[in-house]
Amino acid sequence: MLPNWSFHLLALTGFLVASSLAVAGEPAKVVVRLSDGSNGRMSLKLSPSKVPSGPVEFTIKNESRDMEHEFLFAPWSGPDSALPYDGKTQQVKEDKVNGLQGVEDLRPRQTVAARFTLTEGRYVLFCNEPGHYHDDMRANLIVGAAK
Ligand SMILES: [Cu+2]
Repeated sequence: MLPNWSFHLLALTGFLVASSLAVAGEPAKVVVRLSDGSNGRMSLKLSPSKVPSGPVEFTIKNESRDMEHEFLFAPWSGPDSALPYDGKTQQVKEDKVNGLQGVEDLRPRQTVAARFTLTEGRYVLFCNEPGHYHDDMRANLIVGAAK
């Protein structure tokens, strides 16, 4: 019979292999919640709001009972409220935002998983249904060592 310590050593080796694989191959995971809010304010909340660069898997939940929302993002170093905006349509001018990606038009109560590869930097995330960006459906995501 093996002495007790060798069992512990084997278990430890297995753990180290599993965790180094996780670093190399597993995407970072971010949960995004799109909400109308009970107080009438809309929100886009994410957790965590800081990830390493590389593949990121977003789980995007439209928590609304009756409204479509969407999840768009782009690299953006300015204030998250300062994206180019069209006051008439009440939407961010998507053609003026470089590197825009995301998932459009999530139905009420719909959850979507989507994977993107992100390089280091500061990103703005927002919903571009008319009026929603100015109604606080925006947030920042920090990737890598960016501030
Ligand atoms: Cu929205």
